[in-house]
Amino acid sequence: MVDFGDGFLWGGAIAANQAEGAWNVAGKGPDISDTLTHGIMAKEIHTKIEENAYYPSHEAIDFYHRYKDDLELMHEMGFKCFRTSIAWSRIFPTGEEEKPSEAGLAYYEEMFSTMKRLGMEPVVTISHYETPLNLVTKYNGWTSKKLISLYLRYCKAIFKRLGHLVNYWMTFNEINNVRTIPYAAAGVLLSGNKAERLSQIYQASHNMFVANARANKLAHQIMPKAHMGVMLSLSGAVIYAGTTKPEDVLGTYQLQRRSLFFADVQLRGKYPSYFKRMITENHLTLDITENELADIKAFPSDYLGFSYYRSSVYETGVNTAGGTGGLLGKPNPYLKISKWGWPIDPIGLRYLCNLLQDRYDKPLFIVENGYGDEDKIIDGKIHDQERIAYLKAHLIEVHEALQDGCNIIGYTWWGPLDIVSAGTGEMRKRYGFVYVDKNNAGEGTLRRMKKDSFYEYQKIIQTNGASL
Ligand code: BGP
Repeated sequence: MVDFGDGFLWGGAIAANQAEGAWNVAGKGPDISDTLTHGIMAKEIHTKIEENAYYPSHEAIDFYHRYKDDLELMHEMGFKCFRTSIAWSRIFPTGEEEKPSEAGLAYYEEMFSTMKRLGMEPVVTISHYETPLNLVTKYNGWTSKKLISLYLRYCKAIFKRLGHLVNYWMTFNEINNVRTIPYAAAGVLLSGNKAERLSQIYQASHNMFVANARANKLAHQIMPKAHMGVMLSLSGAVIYAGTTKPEDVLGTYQLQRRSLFFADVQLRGKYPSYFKRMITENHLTLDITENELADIKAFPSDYLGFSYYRSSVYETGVNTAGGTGGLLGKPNPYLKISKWGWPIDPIGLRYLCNLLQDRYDKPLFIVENGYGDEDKIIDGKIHDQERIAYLKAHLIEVHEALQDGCNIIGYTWWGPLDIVSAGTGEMRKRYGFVYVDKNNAGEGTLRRMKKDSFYEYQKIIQTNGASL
């Protein structure tokens, strides 16, 4: 019989910027996401707020005002945890204030207390594509070391105030996406030739590694019970060779390792041996000090949080960009695809868990997995059979991975309520077990409505997986 064991953290995950709305309420400053109204994959970036349409991300699903009712719904499904982010600019509107905003801290204190009251562990992403905009325009985001101290000031404020409520933290959402979407992931606008652009990317990564290590140190000083995690986008690590040609097999391995580079540094506490060659071949100029390397070594992360949506296939010369998560590559004849072209690959998740367990031997937390679809309301109901099939198939493989010996501490479905899609900035791509009445044009009552998947996930949690 399927059993996920004691204390498995069943739940769901969202991000402040894709759900809260209230983008300028109670003193919140503008952040990166307020300029990403066409999504993180948008080709053109306008850093001026007034050049960006206001819908949907500015209003999102109004989780800001409705979170109590929404969390009740999550509780009804039996959630043991709920992952969301703190919008950095609710706490430090420009990122540079000396003192945190009381309104911002009080807001999250109440939100996390509500979760606790409902029996849910808050799982908190400290920065989910939400760097205050001022830090982009003034410092070009994480390319500047100035952001390390500003981020730590922010961490200190939230650890001190919210630490009694939160045990699970993640420092940066999908930190490895800095290579594909440097603006969203690190507030960086690239400029110059290829070597310069790559140097900006790796300098920003390095600065985030230092911030991650120092945040880990600070967290353990302030909150002895805290678990400090990384969060990586690891769909790109499940990549299969399209042929048996040695070049393709090697290329596949190198791409997989590229996805894991960030975890290599943050969990093992040092730059991997292959980094030297990356520096020379790409002519990278980086400012890395001994002192910073010592901190990276001394304060590695405690657990590995990751997102997984799909796998890909690599063949030399076939290189189709595929939205969040990187390369999509060649079609895989063995897999069906979603409406957004993402191959559905539950076994890929088992493969990934095994790979990560072998490589890092740290607790794994699947903090994003989900199925985006357009839902149809028929006679007042939503029969989202494909979403249910995706959910069950992936959870069966998670259970297999547990049997394989992987130390998986929890699973949070992405977007248990319909929220704004990060990739496209639209409402059309829905992940929810709960439907939210709002369309791409910003019309709708915001009414919440349970889909069939709501009852299915509820049953899975209630039976600790036995109903699978
Ligand atoms: C991840 C992000 C989430 C998210 C998810 C689904 O990259 O961490 O913020 O939304 O992808 O992507 P999308 O909304 O583009 O379908």
